[in-house]
Amino acid sequence: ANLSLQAKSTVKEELLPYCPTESPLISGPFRVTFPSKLTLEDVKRKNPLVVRGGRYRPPDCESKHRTAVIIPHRNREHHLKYLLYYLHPFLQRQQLNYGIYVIHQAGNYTFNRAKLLNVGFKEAMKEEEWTCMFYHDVDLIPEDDRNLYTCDRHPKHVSIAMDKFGYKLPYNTYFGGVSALTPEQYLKMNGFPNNYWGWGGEDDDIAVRVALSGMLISRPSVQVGRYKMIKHEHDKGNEENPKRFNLLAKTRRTWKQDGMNTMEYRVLSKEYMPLYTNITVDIGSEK
Ligand code: UDH
Repeated sequence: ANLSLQAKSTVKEELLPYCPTESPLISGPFRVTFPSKLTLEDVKRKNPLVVRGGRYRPPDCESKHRTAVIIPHRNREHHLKYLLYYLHPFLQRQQLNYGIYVIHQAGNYTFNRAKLLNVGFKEAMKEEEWTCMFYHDVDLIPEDDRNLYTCDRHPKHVSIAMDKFGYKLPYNTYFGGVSALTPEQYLKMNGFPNNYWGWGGEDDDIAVRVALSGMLISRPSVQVGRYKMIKHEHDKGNEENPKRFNLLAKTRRTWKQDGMNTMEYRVLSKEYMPLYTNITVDIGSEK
């Protein structure tokens, strides 16, 4: 009986053709607004094919892409709601096999975005062989369907045209906001730094690591890499990091000793929510 069951499920998968190289469901730019009465329940209702933990695969074709979206988070539930509202349908229009992971920093100690991203990589890869990771700030909403959430031959900086910077790069090596790396690219640069506590610098460190490990930065076009940022002030617990310039000056000497290979953390809980997987983590504090 077991055998025939297995045979059946294989047959079912074989029947699904690969999705087309270009999804027929994507169009171009779309308008981003923030409806004040929106609830997570609404978002759930609008995305009936999203399953436990915020997972999705196209119902009628086999996607060649397995993309995990990793969101560093603390105390921004309001932003998360809008991001999920836009991201789920956006990713579905691209016919991706995807999952959304929210990496929630426990406690009140100074925020550490890059370390949370490291945790996200490690925890997401335990669950599935993702082919591409999107490291995604919670307050950035893509504005164009042609902004494909797939990886390139080189690490990709994606949020290159944000409204708050006048829809252009603030400076040439900017790597903040949203970026996309394959697991191979990520491992080659030893992941991200663990020692940037507080606001700023970690994204520049990541850009330096890309270069030091011999890779280039790829980018979408400015027409396509457009994002609207949900307006907010500096968070409590994420004050400007005064050490960031000193740290950055040392990246060349430290990147192999600090990153993916040295990160220490403790997962406090993992919850499979309807629209995302929530991983609450104790990442410690500055030594
Ligand atoms: N984040 C949180 N909680 C925090 C801090 C940061 O979830 O308390 C995450 C979140 O995903 C956020 C990302 O880390 O999108 C980056 O942090 P940020 O949004 O504070 O950084 P950004 O440079 O904003 O986008 C800086 C504050 C701008 C103040 C402008 C005042 N006019």
